Order: sequence, then C-alpha cells, then structure tokens
Amino acid sequence: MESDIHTRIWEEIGKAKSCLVVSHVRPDGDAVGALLAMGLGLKTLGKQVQMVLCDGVPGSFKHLEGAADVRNKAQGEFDLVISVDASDLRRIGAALDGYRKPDINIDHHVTNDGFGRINHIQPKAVATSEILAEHLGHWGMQITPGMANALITGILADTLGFRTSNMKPQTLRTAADLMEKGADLPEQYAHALLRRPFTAARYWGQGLSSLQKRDRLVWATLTLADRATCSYPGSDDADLINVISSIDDFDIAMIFVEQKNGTVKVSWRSIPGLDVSRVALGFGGGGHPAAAGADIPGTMQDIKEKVLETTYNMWVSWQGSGQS
Ligand SMILES: [Mn+2]
Repeated sequence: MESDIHTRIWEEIGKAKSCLVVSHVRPDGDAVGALLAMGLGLKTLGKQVQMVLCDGVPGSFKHLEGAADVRNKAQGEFDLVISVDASDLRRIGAALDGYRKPDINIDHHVTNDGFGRINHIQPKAVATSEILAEHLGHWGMQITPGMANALITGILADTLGFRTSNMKPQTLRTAADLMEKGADLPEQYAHALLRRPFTAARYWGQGLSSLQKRDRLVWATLTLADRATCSYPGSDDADLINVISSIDDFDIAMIFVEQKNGTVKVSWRSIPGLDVSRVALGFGGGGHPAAAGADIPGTMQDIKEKVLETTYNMWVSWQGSGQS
C-alpha cells in the first residue's frame, strides 16, 4: 500500500509537463517550506512549475530560494495540481479558484479529509516538510541545498524547534540528513523561530495585556484595534500562541484574532493527551491533537463565549475520564 502510493505519485509526476503547487491560507513555515521544496524539486526535473499561496510568503521566509517566484493566483493550465500541508480544500483559499481539485494531496494533519485524487496523508509526521524530506527521492527528485533549507524550515516551524511532543528520533535523523544536503540549521532556526519585527513585539504586548484564565485554560485576544495601534501588518497572531502556551500550569492555551472579514481566527494548544483538534473540527476548523485552529464567523465577544464554553466542557470531561 505504502509503496503503491509512491509508485502512483512517481508516475503522475513523470507524466506531467506542467505542475501547480499550492498550500494553505496564512501560510506558516511548513506550508512555505513544503511548497518551495516541491516546486524547486519539480523544476530540477525540467517541469514547468507555478507555486501559489493566496496570502503570499510571510516576511520571515522571503529569504528562501524560490520564495520570490511564489504567486497569489494561478494562471494557465496544468497537467498536475499538487497540494501540500492543507487539511481541506477550504484551507487552500482562493489559490485554486477556477481550478480542479488537487490530483495529489500531501499532508500530515490528522483532520485531512482526503480531498485529492491521490492522498498521501501521514498524521505521525511532524511536518509535511518531513514527509517530503523522506520521500522526494522516491519520486525522482534529488534534494538541493535550496530545497534542504526549505524543508528544515518546515520541520523547525511545526516542531517549534524540535520541541513538540510528537518529536521522534527519526525527525532528528532527517534534519541531520538535510544539514548534510546543505541546510543551514542555525540560520533557518533564527528566521523561522527567533527574529521578530518590532511591530510584532508591540502586538504581543497588546495581546498579553488581555490575558485571562479559568482553571487550567488560558487565553488572549487580539482585536483589529490592537493591530491598528501597533501597525502590525499581518492578520495572524504573530505566534503569540507559542508565548501563551509556555505559561506554567495550564492544559489549554487559546488565542482569538479578530479578522477584517467578520470572522475570528481561533488557535488552540494543549498538553499531550488532550485532543483540541476535535473542538476545532466542531467549529469548522482542524489541525493536530496538540495544535489546532478554526476561522469562525461572528463577533469577537460571541465567538469567545462559545469557544471558551465548548473548550472548557471538553477539558472538564477529559478530567472526568481520569486521563489527567
Ligand atoms: Mn504542517
């Protein structure tokens, strides 16, 4: 079964002359890393490649090889459409407007609904970039230094620098392998996880001043007004969720980010054993057991109330099930 899927992917890539590679809205390091590695890899095979992220490449990843070639919209016709790191079609956003569903769907989200014609989903992988690092060779692509930098970026981003509870020895071996293929680990670590724009640090300040708790749940909010106050250009949380989830003595951390389109972007982080992807799925989102998210239509106050209640009830029932 495993080798069968590799053969199918290898055959599809072999047949195609032109390829469209897409990933999800508000791309993170894994989305960008996997997209670039796949795109650059296909180019080494002489394919015509278009890489599309409807929200573009975030500033912290613009230095990666191929980042300047990423477009906001696809144009033209393609023999093969490949999606990386997106758990469902909606997550791809406008990048596929006017195009068919992906032929190949490569992802590691446990909530991936198998929207591709060929679906290669590995929920145990720490990142889609890890899947690609292990398998691009099986699909006929040699990893260049540019691809290695992209892939190590994806692994670092999704493991927060090898710190998440799903880390396995094999991930470190894969990272070591990528270093041998030319990845600059300290450099990519700094870009993906450490460096922040001044506006992001001020934005964190706004969020941190809203910090609240109930039992072992902690959360913060970021409003459109907060964003305007510190001129933060993004529509995300500037990774503030990672700061909040490092606070001692909490089981679940949440952040609520008000969006211009009348939705609230909610992110959850939880300790091992507590599956917040189920709550996210209930609100139309998805993700991983320990890190999930959802874009929910409604006002900040409404969404906050509903999400806090549902999450709190899940936490209470988890407590009751004796898993703590
Ligand atoms: Mn990922």
